[in-house]
Amino acid sequence: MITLALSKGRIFEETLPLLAAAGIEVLEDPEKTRKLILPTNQPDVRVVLVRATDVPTYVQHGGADLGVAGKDVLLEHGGEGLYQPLDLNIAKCRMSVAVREGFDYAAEVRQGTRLRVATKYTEVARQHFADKGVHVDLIKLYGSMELAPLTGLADAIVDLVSTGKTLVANKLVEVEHIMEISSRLVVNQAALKLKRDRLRPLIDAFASAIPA
Ligand code: PRT
Ligand code: MG
Repeated sequence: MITLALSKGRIFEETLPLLAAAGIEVLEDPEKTRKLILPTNQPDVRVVLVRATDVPTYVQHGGADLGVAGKDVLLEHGGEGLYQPLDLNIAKCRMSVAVREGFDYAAEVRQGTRLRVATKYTEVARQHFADKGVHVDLIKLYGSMELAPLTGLADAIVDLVSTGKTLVANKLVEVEHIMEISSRLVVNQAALKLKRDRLRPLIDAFASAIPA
């Protein structure tokens, strides 16, 4: 049996064409079922639905043989025990620093003010500000980061941006672009050895179907 870990939403949707290229069709719609294990048209392939941040953990510990996870999630996880053969070029966005409209970020940084930064991505944020030599107090949040500068919880946030509409709707502006984000295929290292005959063709089919 081959178990593939996916999160509901954009990663599931954008992985479907890659699965199709490998001849795999998921037989149930995650938005319509309460099941967490979905069968496919291949009797020896199943999909498990987990939170996006849990995909690397499932694959690392063998709860799934492979999975699809954002670079953001993989950088926070650390990637231990994971083979990352492919950048799938799906679920694309960027990681950025954003502040409230009217907050003079450049001046605050220049003056050496200690910035309060709220984020779900503390590892990436810590590294980013350390590289710039900017002193920050990091505040760990699990969602709705946009609220932090508006309520005075933080001066800035580090968050993912795709269309930019969420920032605009909350009167925030992007002041720094940290990195481009896309999702990667992750494979359990032991599974890759033990199930190589089944996993290799699958990885190759995925590779052939990566969007430009
Ligand atoms: O939503 P949930 O709390 O269940 O979990 P999650 O947010 O971890 O999962 P999900 O499915 O939302 O995201 C999975 C992966 O998709 C992330 O790990 C990213 O690699 C990738 N991705 C691509 C994004 C976005 N684009 C994105 N726009 N993840 C989140 N967003 C959010 C962003 O955090 C912000 O709140 O969308 C909002 C901004 O969108 P725009 O279009 O208004 O700029
Ligand atoms: Mg989300």
